[in-house]
Amino acid sequence: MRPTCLTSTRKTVALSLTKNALVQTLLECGATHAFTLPGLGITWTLDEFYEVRDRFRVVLTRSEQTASVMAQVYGKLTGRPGVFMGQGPFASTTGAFGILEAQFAGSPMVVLTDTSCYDGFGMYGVYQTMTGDYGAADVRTVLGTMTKYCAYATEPHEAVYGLQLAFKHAQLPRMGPAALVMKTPIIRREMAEQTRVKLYPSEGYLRHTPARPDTAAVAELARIVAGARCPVIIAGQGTQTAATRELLAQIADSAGIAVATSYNGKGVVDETSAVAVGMLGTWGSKSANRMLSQADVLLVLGASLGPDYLRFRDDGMIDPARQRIVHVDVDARHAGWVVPVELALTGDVGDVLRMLEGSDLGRDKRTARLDTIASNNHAHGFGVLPPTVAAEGTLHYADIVRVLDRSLTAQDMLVLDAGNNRIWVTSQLRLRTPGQLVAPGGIGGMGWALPAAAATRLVYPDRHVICLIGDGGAAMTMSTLATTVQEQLPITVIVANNQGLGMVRDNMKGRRIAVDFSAIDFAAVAEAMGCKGIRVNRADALGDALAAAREGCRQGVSTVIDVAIDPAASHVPVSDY
Ligand SMILES: Cc1ncc(C[n+]2csc(CCOP(=O)(O)OP(=O)(O)O)c2C)c(N)n1
Ligand SMILES: [Mg+2]
Repeated sequence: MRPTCLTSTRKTVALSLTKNALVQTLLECGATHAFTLPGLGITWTLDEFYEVRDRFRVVLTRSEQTASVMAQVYGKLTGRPGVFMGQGPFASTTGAFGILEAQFAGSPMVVLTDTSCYDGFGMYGVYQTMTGDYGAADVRTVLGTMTKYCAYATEPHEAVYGLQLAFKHAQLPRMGPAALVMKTPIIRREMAEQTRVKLYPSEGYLRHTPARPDTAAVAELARIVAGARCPVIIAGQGTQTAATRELLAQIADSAGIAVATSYNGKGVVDETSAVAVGMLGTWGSKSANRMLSQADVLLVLGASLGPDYLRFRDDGMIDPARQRIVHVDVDARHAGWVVPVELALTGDVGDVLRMLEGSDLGRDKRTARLDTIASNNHAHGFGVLPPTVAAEGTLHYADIVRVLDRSLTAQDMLVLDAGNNRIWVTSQLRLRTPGQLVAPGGIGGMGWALPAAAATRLVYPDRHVICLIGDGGAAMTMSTLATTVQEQLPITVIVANNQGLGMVRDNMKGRRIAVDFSAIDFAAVAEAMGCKGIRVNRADALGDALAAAREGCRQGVSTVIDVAIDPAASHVPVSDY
């Protein structure tokens, strides 16, 4: 059936200027939020949003970095493109942070930006110009390296069509960032009636029926797993939707299949459940790494098998000569990308798991398989913190892990940053609530967690959002605290303050240079921005501080807990396997 609206052209009368049409197109594409720090072309567009402010929220941040990360995380958590708007030179540089994260982590995102040039002066070397002309930089080239689609509009109608296609590309698998770059002067130009190139409403461009997994291949997968003595699932980013997480837990439990995760898959199942063995990799759990060495079948679900979490293809963990490897991925190119596989199955992991429901995956071996998992986890101390000490008046990272372990509720969201503070949590904290972790799994940039936490609160307004970040990361994006006040997105921030780049410092041994910071009182900074600040320098005070912060969030106030971490506390002892 062909809806009549698709056959009609747009009413150009109502869409008098390009900027007006842009806002209408955003609404047509289902966008309800945009994140920005405006400039030139975006400034010219901005007042159009005034008319639709009851339906569309424009979140004003303090930098393009914050805006781009908020848009990326909005996309990551909702599955709908987060819209990031910024002026060419800044959207493509400072704002590249969130775009790159979206590209690497597969988060749907739409970038709206401009060449930042004035009428007819693109070739004259005017400052800020990004047209690619002599004397100018090229915003298209920059964005082209980090987006899956980048449209360039030099005519008003191209801006509308380019935006429609950006939404299309961003949300098709594998999802990611798509951009519309506009030649700036068109933004204020009139939408002329197009006689040859017609514009159509957006919905017809956005329709999508996903390709379904091949039935015979799914049956083959079931046969391989059913015959396995010790099957292990490697769960990655592709398993991280609510429905898939639930199915995965059910199927793994019913057949006694161990679940190891990549970093992006961390916490996809309850990590205290009988099938969980933890996160893989040098910075992961020995229990997960060692479980792989016992596996006769590996069922890889939405994970790339990246060398970073397989100890650079350590034969002891993964070996196609020893193991039967079945790989499911929504992108056909990713199954059998890093390691050759016996069966490559194209499809959404959720669809494959749904088709597997009711299959016998070797249920008769369930008890024996669970016993193997339990003895593996016991032998390698899964969930047992290594002994640590901290100097008087300071805490160790392990103390933060202990308090999170005690206090995280099923309604809490935990957002991580980069550095030693993150490694302690990803390797040592067993998450009980699937889906509660929000971590930078793309470029893993320091400073990501603060804007990520603000966006998490926006998506989950009823949850307590806890952000753990180092003092290095916090200094990079602390202006986000002001955004949480202004936009009423209260969060709790734990700053692991070890006065330096802990993770880099650990690598310096005796020749220590360029890793130590002057002190920052983050609690005082927080107060100055309208938040609450708490200083903690004793392990037994952290639990109370977190409880007070939780209460603060309930009352609409962000809290920063500045935790004095012993500068001598280093990263987790690297898993020796
Ligand atoms: C933006 C950015 N720059 C550099 C790095 C490389 N890097 C990874 S961890 C780290 C140190 C982090 O220091 P801090 O945030 O204080 O955390 P800590 O390790 O001290 O807990 C650095 C420099 C990065 N991940 N992101
Ligand atoms: Mg630090």
